[in-house]
Amino acid sequence: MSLKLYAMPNTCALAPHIALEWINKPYELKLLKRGQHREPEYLQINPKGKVPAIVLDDGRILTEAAAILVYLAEQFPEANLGNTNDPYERYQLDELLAYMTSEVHADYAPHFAPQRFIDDESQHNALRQATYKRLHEHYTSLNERLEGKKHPVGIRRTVADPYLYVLTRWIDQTPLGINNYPNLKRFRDQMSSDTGVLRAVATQGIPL
Ligand SMILES: N[C@@H](CCC(=O)N[C@@H](CS)C(=O)NCC(=O)O)C(=O)O
Repeated sequence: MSLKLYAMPNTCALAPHIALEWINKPYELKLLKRGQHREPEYLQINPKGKVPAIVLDDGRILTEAAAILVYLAEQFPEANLGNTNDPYERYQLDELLAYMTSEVHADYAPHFAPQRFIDDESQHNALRQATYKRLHEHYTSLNERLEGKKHPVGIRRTVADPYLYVLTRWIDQTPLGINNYPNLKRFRDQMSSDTGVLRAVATQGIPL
């Protein structure tokens, strides 16, 4: 049995999808349509009703994008996606994955689903504007991190790259604009010409 990744187009599940392309071993992709993630069949896979989830070779399941990315880096060391030969860089990778999931991704929640925070629709725009301020701070810091560097951790690609790529794509859905973060733009352009990224994006049927 091969790994089976559950994803929805243009979500954070694109990150493990790209990592699987880079690993270049057979895997199965279950691309859910929006809404299917809340149906009983998928809730048996991930009761949280979120993507990504991955079914492992032995049938066990892992959820949470960061955990799945670390799993892939560790299970496929030959793909060199974990910076395992420098322990400090390995911890920096954990640090960045934690930051991107718990801070940046989390601050997208008021943008994607303001109704989860405030019932009153008339306040949704104010909530979104507040979260764009926070996202601007995150993108400023991520942009600085990439100054003079091709990759966010160390000198070669890791599983942090596809996660950062997803976050640079989501900027387009906000008023912030990728051009305001030149290093992030350069990074995104670089990822956009990668064959694994191109394959994953084409499979998900989303624009570059
Ligand atoms: N903490 C989870 C968050 C996953 C998450 O929020 N996934 C989004 C897509 S990026 C989702 O499935 N949203 C559907 C929903 O909330 O209804 C992780 O990092 O994997």
